[in-house]
Amino acid sequence: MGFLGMIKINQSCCSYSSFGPNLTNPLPNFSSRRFESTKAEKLRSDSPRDFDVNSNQVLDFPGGKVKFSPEMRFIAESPVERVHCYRVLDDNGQIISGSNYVQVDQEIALKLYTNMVTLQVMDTIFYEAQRQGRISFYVTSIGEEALNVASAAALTMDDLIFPQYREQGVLLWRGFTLQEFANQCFGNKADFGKGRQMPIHYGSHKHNYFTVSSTIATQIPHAVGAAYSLKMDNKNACVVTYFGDGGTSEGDFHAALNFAAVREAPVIFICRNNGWAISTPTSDQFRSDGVVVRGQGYGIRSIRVDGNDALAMYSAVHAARDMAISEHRPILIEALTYRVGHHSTSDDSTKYRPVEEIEWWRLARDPLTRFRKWIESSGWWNGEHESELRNSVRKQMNPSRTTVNERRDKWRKIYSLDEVLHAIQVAEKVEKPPVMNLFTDVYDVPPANLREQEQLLRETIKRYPQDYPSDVPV
Ligand SMILES: Cc1ncc(C[n+]2csc(CCOP(=O)(O)OP(=O)(O)O)c2C)c(N)n1
Ligand SMILES: [Mg+2]
Repeated sequence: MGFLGMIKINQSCCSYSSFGPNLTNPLPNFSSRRFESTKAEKLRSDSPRDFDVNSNQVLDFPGGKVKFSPEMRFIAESPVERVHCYRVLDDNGQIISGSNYVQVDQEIALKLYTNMVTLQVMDTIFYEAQRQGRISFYVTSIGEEALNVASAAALTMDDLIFPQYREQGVLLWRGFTLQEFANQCFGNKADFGKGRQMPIHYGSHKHNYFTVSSTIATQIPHAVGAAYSLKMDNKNACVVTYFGDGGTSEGDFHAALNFAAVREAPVIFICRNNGWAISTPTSDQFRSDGVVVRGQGYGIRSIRVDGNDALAMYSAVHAARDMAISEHRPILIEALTYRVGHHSTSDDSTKYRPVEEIEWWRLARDPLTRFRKWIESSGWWNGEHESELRNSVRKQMNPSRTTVNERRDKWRKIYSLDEVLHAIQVAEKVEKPPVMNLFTDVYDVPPANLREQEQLLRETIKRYPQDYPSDVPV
C-alpha cells in the first residue's frame, strides 16, 4: 500500500515524470527485450481510462504495465500444488510414455554408466583412505552420481565449471585422472594447488574447472561474472555453477541470481537439493517450495528435475545450455537428490537423520540401478558386461557387518578399483611440496609481514623439528 500510495501522491508532483506517463518527456528507457511494454513509446496520455479510478487501471511502471485491482489480495506464500519434478525414467528404469527428452546414444549411455560406477568406487576408496589416516578429509557424492555425471555429459569442454565441492563426477567426466584426484587429496608435489589446500579442493585449468572454494556459495557470483564475460566475447559457451541447498541460504546466491538475470548472463545454476546442509534440514533453511521457485522471483527460467534420473538431468542441462547461449539468459535447475553418505569424513549423519531414511534412498532411489535397468532394456548392457566391469574390482570389506556401530556405514560400497588403489599408492610416494610454498604466488614482491612470518616459521621448525612432518621439505 505504501509504495502504490506513494505513486498516487506523486502523480501531482514533478517526480512522477520519471515513473509514469508524461506528456512532454518520454519514459526513460528501462526496456530490455524481455519487457516490451516498457519500451519508450508514444504514451497514451490522452487515455483517461488508465487513470479513471472507476474502471480498470493500468500503471505504466518500469518493468512493465501493472493492472490495478480494487481487491486487497496478498500473494499466497506457497502454491496450492508444489512445482512438478521432471523425470524421464520411472523407478524401474523404463522411459515414461510421453516423456520429452534428449536422445542418448549407446556410446554416451555406456560412458555415463561406467563413469557413475567409477565415481562410486573412487569415493569409497578415498573415504576408506581417510579412515585409515592416509588423507585428512574427504567428501563423497554417493547418491548424487547421476546428477554429477549426466549434467557434465550434456555440456561441452568449452563450458566453464564453478563447483561447490561435491561435484567430482563432473571433473571425472571431463578427463581428470584418478592420479590427479589422488595427488590433490595427498597434497603432493604434483597437485595443481601445490599442496596448499585440504583434500577435495580440485581445480584444473585444462578442464575448465575452477578451483573448489569451500566457503559456501562464493563461486556463484564468480560464475555469473565469468558468464557475462563469455557473452561479451561472443563465445559459444556458457558457465555452469553447482551448489547445494545450503548454498542458497547465503546472500551470494541471491545476489548472483539477480545479477545474472539483469545482465542476461549465459549461466546455468544447478542446485543439488539433497535435503541437508550438514545437519540442517531444508525445512530450517527455507519455507518456499524448495529452490526452483526462487528463479521466478529473479526473472529466471527454472525447472525442477529428478536428480537421480540420469536421462532427465542430461536432457534438462542440454536444453538449459541451448537456451542460455542462444537466448543469453540464465537458467536455474533444482535437482532433487539425496546425500546418501555422511556430509564429510568429519560427520556422522546418523546423529541427525534416521538410518531408515538413508537406506531408503540408497536402495530404492539409487541412480545407478535405475540407469542400469534402462541400458539393459535398451540391449546395451547385460550381466556379462556388468561382471566384466566388476571383475576389475575386488572385494574389500565384509558386506555382512551388522553391529550397531557399523550399521551406520552400511551405505558404503564393498568394492574398490585397483586403479584407485594404485593411484593412492603412487600419490603417497610423491614428494610433498616445500612448506615455504605457503608464501609464494600471491605477491610479486612479498610484503614485510609475510617475510617476517616466513622467517618465524623457519625458526620454529628448526627449534621443534619433532612437531613437523619429516616428509615436508622446508
Ligand atoms: C560461508 C560458509 N559457512 C559455513 C560453512 C560450513 N559448511 C561447510 S559445508 C556446509 C553445508 C553446505 O550444505 P549444502 O550447500 O546443502 O551442500 P551439501 O554438503 O549438502 O552438498 C556448511 C554450513 C562454510 N564452509 N562456508
Ligand atoms: Mg545439501
